[in-house]
Amino acid sequence: MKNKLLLLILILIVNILLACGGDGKAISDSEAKKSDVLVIGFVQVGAESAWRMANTESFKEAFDFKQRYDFRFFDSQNNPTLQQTAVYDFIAQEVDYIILAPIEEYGWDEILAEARDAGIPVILTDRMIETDDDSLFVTWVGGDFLKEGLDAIKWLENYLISIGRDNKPLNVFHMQGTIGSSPQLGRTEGISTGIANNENLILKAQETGDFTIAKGQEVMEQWLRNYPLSKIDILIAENDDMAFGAIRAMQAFGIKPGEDIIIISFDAGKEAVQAVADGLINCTIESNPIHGRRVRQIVEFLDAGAILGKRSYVNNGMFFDINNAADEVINRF
Ligand code: GZL
Repeated sequence: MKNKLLLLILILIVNILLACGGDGKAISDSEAKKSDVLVIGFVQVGAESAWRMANTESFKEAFDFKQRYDFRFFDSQNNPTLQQTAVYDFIAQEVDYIILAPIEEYGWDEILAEARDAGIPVILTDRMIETDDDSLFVTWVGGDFLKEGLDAIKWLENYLISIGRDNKPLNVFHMQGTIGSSPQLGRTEGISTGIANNENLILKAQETGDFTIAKGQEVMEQWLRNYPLSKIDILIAENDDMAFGAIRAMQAFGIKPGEDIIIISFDAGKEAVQAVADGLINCTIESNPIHGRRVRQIVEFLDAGAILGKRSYVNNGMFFDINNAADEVINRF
């Protein structure tokens, strides 16, 4: 009887200690509540394109749950220095997780080693980093950019056959995304490989439009001033926004986009798929911006102690041309 009483008293003491956080200090409900709240630091590329806006929206919607997430968002305005400073700030704030979409792949080893050594898991979204040290990030979610580039040329090959222009030399003008970003590196590799495999495709010019409408228009205006229209057969723009900028420039020069010049772009946002249906763009390759819920799931898996693979892809590998665009507009972001 005496032993049972002793045991009961012991269990009671242990429970009181646990309720006090184990060090004898009583923790209030709000502190207990707070320990359930995860502090998330999200360092976004910027607001440079429709794809990016949809991507940001998907994160804000996924982490909009105050009882569980203190979601801190930073817009790096497409400025790599600003972005690296933001990561240091989140380390100093001792957040629970850092979500990072690196503008450029390079220069992350030192900063992310600091996050790792501070015990802050880093989840990469959309864009990858160039590193030999896999310990710098827990996992990455994003698109298969090399495949997107190869798919673009595959579509072009079939399109040229369908319009009987597959056996004449055609000049390709290649507008690249932000130099050093994963989508630029991957898409450029796929496009360049595809062009090299087609003797009728000649890479005439290559220039970055930085994924923005304004820069895309500027680069296209420069090409239209430097080359006669007869020499510009195909424009491949590494995102829809640059394609829209190029279309503005073409129309100002009295050129019919999608007719006088074949246009291929990437992302396949609602506006671009509508432009395909309207005949202004000939094909846009899908890149899925809706990463928020996927990354929230990853945070919860990690918080429950799961070990995840290093990479997971979010693309479905679709493309949109005159054959399917009209029906698909409604499904796009
Ligand atoms: C692709 C993403 C790219 C988009 C652009 O996953 O990183 O950045 O293609 C965006 O629209 O600016």
